[in-house]
Amino acid sequence: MKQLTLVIICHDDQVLLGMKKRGFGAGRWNGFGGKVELGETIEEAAARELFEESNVVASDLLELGTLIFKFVDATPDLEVHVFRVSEFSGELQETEEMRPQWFEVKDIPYEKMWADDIFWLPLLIAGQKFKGEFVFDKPSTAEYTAKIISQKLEIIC
Ligand code: UAN
Repeated sequence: MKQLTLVIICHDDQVLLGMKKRGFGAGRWNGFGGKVELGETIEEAAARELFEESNVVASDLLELGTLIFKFVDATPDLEVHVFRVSEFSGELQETEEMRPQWFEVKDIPYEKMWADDIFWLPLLIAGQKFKGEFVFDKPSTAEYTAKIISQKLEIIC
């Protein structure tokens, strides 16, 4: 299965999201991440993708979740490793891939995010470990019309 990373920075009741400007998931607010390359660990990939997409260096990557995404069309299944970061260095920058923006936790724009995010992001913000599987009716569209047709999500103690 294709392995991906996803990093959310949580700092002082705010979360850092990025508006994906191109590629899979374009038009949605999302964490920072991408494919795990051959020869790197999942954590190395998470740090690299965060830096490439935001210019930020994570100081405390913590893997809290694993999510499997399936689509009813031919889109390959995805295994996404989800990390929380609280401390970082570097100057936040817009990149070709992402336009970063801080959101108060109460103002997270779930309606402009993948439909699964509203279920697991509160767990991540609370520091809980989780694993889940979501099946979508189709892959990404900028109009946020991809719907979940089945889901499993559990907190891991
Ligand atoms: O939050 C996400 N949900 C996400 N982040 C990156 N990718 C590829 C994502 N996919 C989903 N749901 C399919």
